[in-house]
Amino acid sequence: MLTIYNDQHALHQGKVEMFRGELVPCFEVPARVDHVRHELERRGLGPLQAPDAFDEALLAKVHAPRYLDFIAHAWDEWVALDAANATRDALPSYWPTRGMRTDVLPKSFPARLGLFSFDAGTPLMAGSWTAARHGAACAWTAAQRVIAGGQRSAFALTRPPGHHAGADFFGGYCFVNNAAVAAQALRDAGVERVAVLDVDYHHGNGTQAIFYERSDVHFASLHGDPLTDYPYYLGHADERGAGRGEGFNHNLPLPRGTDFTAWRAALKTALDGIAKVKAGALVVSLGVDTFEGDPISGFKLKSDDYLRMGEDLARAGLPTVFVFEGGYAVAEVGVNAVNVLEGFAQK
Ligand code: OKP
Ligand code: ZN
Repeated sequence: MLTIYNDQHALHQGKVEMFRGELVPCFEVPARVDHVRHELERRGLGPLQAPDAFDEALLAKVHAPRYLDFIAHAWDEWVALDAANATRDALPSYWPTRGMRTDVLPKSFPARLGLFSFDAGTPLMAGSWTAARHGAACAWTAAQRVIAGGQRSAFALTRPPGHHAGADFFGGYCFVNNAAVAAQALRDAGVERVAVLDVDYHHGNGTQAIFYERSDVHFASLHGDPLTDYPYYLGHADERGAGRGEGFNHNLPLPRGTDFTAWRAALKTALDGIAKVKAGALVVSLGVDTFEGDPISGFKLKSDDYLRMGEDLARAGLPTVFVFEGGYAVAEVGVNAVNVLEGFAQK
């Protein structure tokens, strides 16, 4: 499978995230992508290609201009607060809640850091924006290869992940919504309706929110029930889209402990929905944190199950862009992600 990869991802390397009252080492580490790359090479499933030059104005098709302005300069503002901050990751401490103003942009940097985020688990550092932009370039390039390049599929191998990033917020380790960039690129290339299928353990709240009122991008997601699992405040089955987007959002929350038999039945339901809306291309938010050994998730998929997942995805018969998302059992993340791609390619 053609893989679009860049090494700038390693510029984003968080030190700590807030977890249960203490700062713990980040789960989302550069080695995740290295394992996937090595596994692709080991199986001869190349080639790896660098992303094309990417017009960053395209980011404004899925993100709000004031968010992009903020995030592009956030690191410099963090250091300007206190020179000693140069050795510390930026993490928010304050957020607006119900009844407070989000339309007025505060002058205070910590206030804006909270305004444009939703958790304290997403450290931002000097290289975060560069890494995130190159990730978006990978997703955009993968979409170009599938449309203009005549490929049946392509894989954007990138980090940090993207599916929790909304039009104007970061969180869940995500800054730029790579899957949304890919979906928008497919739309711009003339695909009338694109489906985004999110198989990461965590609900893709950012992707859902970006496309919630649009009928040209259908969003479907299989994930840990938000009653018990991150991101908690979105991802329920009754979220079906709004306005013109009504009927084009499909959530399949599943209980902790779900194994592949039950997961696969839900996948069939999601794929039936995608067939029903007559999508012309598919973007897969490919997280492999559904793995039984994942340290922050609760499903029970085994490594071989990912081959079957790839086969099932191939049966949808659509041009497909895979975008890498989560998966934190670092030693197994390469085998699991590449099993999906190999299962897909062999069907
Ligand atoms: C990103 B992706 C872990 C608590 C959860 C946020 C998880 C973000 C997952 N200590 N923190 O969907 O894989
Ligand atoms: Zn996840």
